[in-house]
Amino acid sequence: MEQCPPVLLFGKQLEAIFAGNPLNGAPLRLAGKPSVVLLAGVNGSGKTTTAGKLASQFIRAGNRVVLAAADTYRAAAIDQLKTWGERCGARTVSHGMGSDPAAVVFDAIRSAKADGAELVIADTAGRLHTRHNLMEELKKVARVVEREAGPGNAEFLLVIDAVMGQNAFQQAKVFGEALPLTGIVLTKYDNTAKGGVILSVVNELGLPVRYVGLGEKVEDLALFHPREFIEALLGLPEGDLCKEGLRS
Ligand SMILES: Nc1nc2c(ncn2[C@@H]2O[C@H](COP(=O)(O)OP(=O)(O)OP(=O)(O)O)[C@@H](O)[C@H]2O)c(=O)[nH]1
Ligand SMILES: [Mg+2]
Repeated sequence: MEQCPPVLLFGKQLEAIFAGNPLNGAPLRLAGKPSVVLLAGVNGSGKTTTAGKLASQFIRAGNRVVLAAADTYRAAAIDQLKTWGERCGARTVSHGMGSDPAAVVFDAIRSAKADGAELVIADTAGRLHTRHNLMEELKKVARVVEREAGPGNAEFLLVIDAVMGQNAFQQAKVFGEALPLTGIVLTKYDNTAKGGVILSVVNELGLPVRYVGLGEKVEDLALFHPREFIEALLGLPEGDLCKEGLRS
């Protein structure tokens, strides 16, 4: 048997970190009718784009999806989500600019229930995790989601830009204190083969990575693959980590 090179050994240790949580690379659970997913994160991380991409994936799989325009800070944000909805066949529930995001989410869930839709995807305004009042607002939205969706029927995803570096850890920590996070979406992964900060998010905060954003187009969202991620991170040729017969 061949001796395992140190880099492969390290890679296998990293793989074990991801293997500890079966939600790594797991798609959204469609438990309730509707199930609700709320997307949160700092400004420009890719929340609205991810909402559109997820809506498209779930519609193509035969589900009815309602988008909730809970980013009420900018009129353009509501229009951006509506455009995604029109493109992929999802209805968008919106109120006016400046309205209460929790009320938008409430209406979207009620309306999805009335229609028998399978999934509500709520987009939220970008916010710095250091802004206390904005984090309090997010907590209020989350309470409405949990109450209206019912136990176990909601997902709270933190959208993290892969290019962000170490700051992403602090974001995950603070957003995780405000929301019952069920996972991470690692966006803009097409811009970097790294995103290594995710390792500490997964290892120290116990948050699974569910999806990766691979570009700006509707089809550019994939389930997260721990092995491919580690191979890219360590600069290993694809498939190296699955070689059998290596002795550690
Ligand atoms: N290359 C690349 N670009 C992305 C990806 N996801 C989003 N973007 C781009 O990033 C920019 C910001 O995306 P948005 O979806 O508007 O981000 P947001 O988090 O909703 O932004 P705010 O609402 O302003 O906080 C846009 O130009 C997107 O096209 C991705 O996976 N890869
Ligand atoms: Mg947005």
